[in-house]
Amino acid sequence: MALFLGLDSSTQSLSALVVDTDSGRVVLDKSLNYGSALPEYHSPHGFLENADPAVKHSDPLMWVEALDRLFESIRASGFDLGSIAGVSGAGQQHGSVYLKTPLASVTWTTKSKLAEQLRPLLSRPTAPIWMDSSTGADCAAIAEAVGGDGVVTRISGSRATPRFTGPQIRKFARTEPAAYAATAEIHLVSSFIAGVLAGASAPIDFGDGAGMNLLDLAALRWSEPLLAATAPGLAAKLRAPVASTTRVGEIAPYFVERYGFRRGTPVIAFTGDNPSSLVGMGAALPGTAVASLGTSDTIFAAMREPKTDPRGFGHVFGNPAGGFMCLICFSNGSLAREAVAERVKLDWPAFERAILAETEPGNGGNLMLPYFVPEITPRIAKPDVRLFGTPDFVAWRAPALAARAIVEAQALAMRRYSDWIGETPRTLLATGGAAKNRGILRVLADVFQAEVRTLAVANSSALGGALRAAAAVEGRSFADLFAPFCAPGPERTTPNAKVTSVYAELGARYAEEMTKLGC
Ligand code: XUL
Repeated sequence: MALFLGLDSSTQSLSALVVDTDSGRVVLDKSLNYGSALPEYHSPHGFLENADPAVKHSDPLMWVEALDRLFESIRASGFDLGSIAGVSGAGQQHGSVYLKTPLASVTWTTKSKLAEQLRPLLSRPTAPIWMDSSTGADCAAIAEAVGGDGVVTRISGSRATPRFTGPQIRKFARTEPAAYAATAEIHLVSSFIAGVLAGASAPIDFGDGAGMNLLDLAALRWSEPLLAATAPGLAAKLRAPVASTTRVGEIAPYFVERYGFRRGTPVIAFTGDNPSSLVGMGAALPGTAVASLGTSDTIFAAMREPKTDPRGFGHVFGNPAGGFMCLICFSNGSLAREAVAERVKLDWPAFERAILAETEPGNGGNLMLPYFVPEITPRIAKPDVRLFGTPDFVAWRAPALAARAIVEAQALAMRRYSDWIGETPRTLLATGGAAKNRGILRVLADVFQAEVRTLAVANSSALGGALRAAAAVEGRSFADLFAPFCAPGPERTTPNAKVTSVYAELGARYAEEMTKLGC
């Protein structure tokens, strides 16, 4: 038996998944939802309330409390964590944690919980996360300092982007200079969780590091001009970035004594949830695109060569399997689908039926601009929901039309804003909670004119962590690991070629409305 653990510290939950590379089976898959399991952190959706909708922070103590709670429940279930041969994982991208004391100089004691031990180490009590859009001025300043957004994009693979960590660091240094000066170490969520597990100052990997507007993608090191444009003394607060297969340490004695991990269990660098998903979906080689339908929707794919988005919405990240990947992120993912379902009072089975049986492709011309929260792609600063079409639809009196409208708008946005990748995917692998909904898969297949497949394992990001740990520790090739763990399920949603013109027309109308908004 060779067991590898993958963790995924995401916006709303922490998941743990264990693969057995001998039998080719997933032997454990467990999650803990922050909102329901840790109500004392006042984060029903994984982040703290703030009067300013542009500000989205989380409590990093909640993330480590979740680690304790999840390991506790795994151990209580009778699973032997001592059988794990290696650990890796992923974190929601871009979020950052600020510490007064480097993790390498701390020894966790089993006398108290991790969260209590971590509290005095924080130089900033909260962590800005990827949903934060409050750094527009910092993005502009960074771009200006280095000679424009074209330069930022050429160096880092993305233009200066509000949720990216560099602009977030700049805002912190500008608004709380004393706390910034007291910061010894800055982590991404991924390197923070890896560092807590290993009791080490775990470095940031190329996959997640590329989401900071700080990494020089060609040289794979922090960019001097971007560091200088971001904040004073920043280089000293970051460790040099590493490849995603790097061993960052071994599991800290705290986890050995408390949860029964084997002493010496290697911890492999963590990466961002999307790069990790690319591996977990078996899509680390070019040719297949992934649509990840979660709190945010993302579309991503391995890239033959690094290309950048002329519209400035898409990103290039490191591919944990080597090379690069592209990604486009939409913040109105499940948040918008849930908002519509709630408003027209449809439960998920009814929502699915509405799309599959009660409405037609093109939705009779009823179109929704679905920006229930500030949008990242395209950039919409304030929530903005608009309905165009028949009177009942426009008055929210047509639940089935509303269900199809939100899903069609999201799929059209995915198609429009991923066109720069230049390769129309023949297969789209769908993952995330909403990939269970056949109505959504049908719309994706028809809009992209691609076959849509899903994988047996829903948590592709944690699976990617487990597979990366196996690849690093056992020296196995990814191709070898993909065969048993990432084969798509038998179900195929094949595109209906007859609706190509319907979506060409609806896509043109969507584009027209977006052009009016300057997007
Ligand atoms: C990607 C992004 C989101 C988060 C979600 O750029 O911001 O997909 O990674 O966890």
